[in-house]
Amino acid sequence: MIERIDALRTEGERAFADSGDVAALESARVRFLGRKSELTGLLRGLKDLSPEERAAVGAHANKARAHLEQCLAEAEARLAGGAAPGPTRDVTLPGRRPPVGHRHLIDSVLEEIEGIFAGLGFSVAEGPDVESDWHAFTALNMPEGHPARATTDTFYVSRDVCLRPHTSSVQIRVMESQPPPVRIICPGRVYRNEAVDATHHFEFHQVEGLYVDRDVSLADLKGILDRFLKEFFGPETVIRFAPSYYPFVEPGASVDIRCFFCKGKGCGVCGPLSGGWLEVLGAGMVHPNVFRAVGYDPEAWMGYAFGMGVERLVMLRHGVPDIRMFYQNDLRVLRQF
Ligand code: 2NM
Repeated sequence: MIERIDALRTEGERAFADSGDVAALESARVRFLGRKSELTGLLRGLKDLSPEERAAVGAHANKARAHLEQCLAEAEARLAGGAAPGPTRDVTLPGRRPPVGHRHLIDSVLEEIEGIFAGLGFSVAEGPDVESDWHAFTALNMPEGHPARATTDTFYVSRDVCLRPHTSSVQIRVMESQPPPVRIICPGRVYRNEAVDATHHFEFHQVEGLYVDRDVSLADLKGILDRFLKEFFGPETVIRFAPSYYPFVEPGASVDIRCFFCKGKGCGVCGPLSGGWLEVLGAGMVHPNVFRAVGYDPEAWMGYAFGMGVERLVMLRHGVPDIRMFYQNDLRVLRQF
């Protein structure tokens, strides 16, 4: 009987291990561990044996049964894992798209402006955001104590170093480093200690332009700005010059475009007092003191210069009502452009 039990144990072990599917495993279970199986029959017949035999054979048969139950459990686990890979991953679904950003509106408009002026023969010059007192003011005909220094409300890093309040300082650097002719634009970030509201910010962007040559007139300036503004605001754009004061130019002018919204009748965009015009630029003929400061002979050279606030241009063209919207990183705003 002991031999028969060992044979059943070996056969059963193999039958469970060889079962390739759930049905084969079930029939092996019935055959080796079922109520009518040979092993169960053997255990049932133990009562007919002598007490000594019963103890020895019973222990052997129970061990064989426990072993086969273990083999059955292993086979069940194997089939459950293998037969059911489970549709946890559908490889035919489209992939998850990672969020892709894009340039900020101000940055893309800066590049657009650079492109327009590149077409008019201007190259791009850049300089430091942290600037010396000399490049930011003195060389621009604003000596110490000049009232215009106070009107810009500059952030100071030390007594004679500041965050540049305009990119004109870059133009001073270019003129100091090379002889005329000069035909450049200077795009970049500028800083002013402003009380922040819908149209003022302590940090914004400018593009300033400078052209120096032997024979430059206000008509050249007007022609270039007319071309630029027609490219930027559309071919219907009408411009006008009005006298204005900047310490680094003489004469100086503010440049307006006729309101593209109301065509000059006066409206909510251009305001009730503007007479239908929007100021978009400042400009003028470079002051002789600026040329002297950089070592250019004011009797030999002439030039025009202009400056614009990029945020203001973008607010007008795209109807952005509040300058703070450019800096709040609100995706509902940024995604529109
Ligand atoms: C403006 C308005 C008028 C300007 C002048 C110069 C320089 F360096 F040539 F003196 N750069 N930019 C200028 C002139 C800027 O911005 C409203």
